[in-house]
Amino acid sequence: MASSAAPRSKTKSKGLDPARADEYRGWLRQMLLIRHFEEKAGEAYSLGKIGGFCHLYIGQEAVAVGSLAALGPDDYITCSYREHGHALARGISSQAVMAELFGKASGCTGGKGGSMHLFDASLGFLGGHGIVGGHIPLTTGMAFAAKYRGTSQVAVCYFGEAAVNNGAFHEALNMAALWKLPALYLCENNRYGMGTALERASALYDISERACSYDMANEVVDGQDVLTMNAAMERAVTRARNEKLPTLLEVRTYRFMGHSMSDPIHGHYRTREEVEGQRKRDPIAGWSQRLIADGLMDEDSVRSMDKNVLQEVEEAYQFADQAPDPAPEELYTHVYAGEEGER
Ligand SMILES: Cc1ncc(C[n+]2csc(CCOP(=O)(O)OP(=O)(O)O)c2C)c(N)n1
Repeated sequence: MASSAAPRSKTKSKGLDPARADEYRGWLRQMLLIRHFEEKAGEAYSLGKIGGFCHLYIGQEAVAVGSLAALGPDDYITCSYREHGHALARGISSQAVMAELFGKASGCTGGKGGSMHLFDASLGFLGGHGIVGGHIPLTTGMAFAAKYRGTSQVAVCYFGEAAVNNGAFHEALNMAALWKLPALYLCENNRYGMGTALERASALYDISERACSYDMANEVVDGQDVLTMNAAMERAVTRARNEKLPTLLEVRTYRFMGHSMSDPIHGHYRTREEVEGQRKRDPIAGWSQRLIADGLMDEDSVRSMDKNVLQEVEEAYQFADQAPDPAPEELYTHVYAGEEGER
């Protein structure tokens, strides 16, 4: 069953729209940034520069990049703890994210949140949440707030497939459908919750079908194809913004690394062959080849973009390494909501 995870939606093989060339090249740059950022974060973790947990997003880059590209600047986003890529794609700087992983004062949450709690209210990026599924009802609340205030904002929640067996998931989706809220639930189905395969934990294999219980629009999306991801997200965002209706997107993807930095890549729950097979559908290689095939880039421009990204990541690392620790008195700030200097 696990090997037959072929998504229902597929990229149509028509040519890329040249009018969107800059945007398409931007997606490649963002995916390369996430990939190299995560590689560097892994290195920093092994050197003891990053403490606590650290969950890398390598392999899933097209999901964050393709989907976030369909949002507007005022929309709300919440994520699980595997959110470095979403934070970067939303526009939090690589320096602020890396410094946060290092627990430094220049981090996007002042060094107090760390890897699992990236946050930037000015970008509508409302966490980074460590409790599996805990942010799903919060996002329903954000969508309710948007509708209640009469804005055109949408609220998007990113979570893994292990979260759908959580009661909060069902309560939140039921309310969103009942109250017709502009919410979008994006399940990144990478097939494993830590070391447990989806089919060992879920009675229903097609997660998208859970939306039927709430008469909610739903779609299965190929998350390894950034263009397909973007198109599906645009459909869901339009539904939320214009019709005030929620959607559940089941996005099929794969993590190339272990669950967290403390876990092996293969473990006992999946084979080396499976991981190698999935790596053949690397979303970054696929997209760069597509850009080259359609004449929007060539090998040299891809190489030079890659070099430029590596330079940015190195600078982020140096910035984080040299940034100051939070001042001891910071222990007492941001403990309660509404304080002066609230982020
Ligand atoms: C409520 C709750 N139960 C258990 C955990 C421990 N835990 C951390 S990550 C994880 C697996 C989650 O997998 P999934 O939601 O599929 O996301 P992925 O790690 O694959 O991105 C679990 C069980 C937790 N953080 N919160």
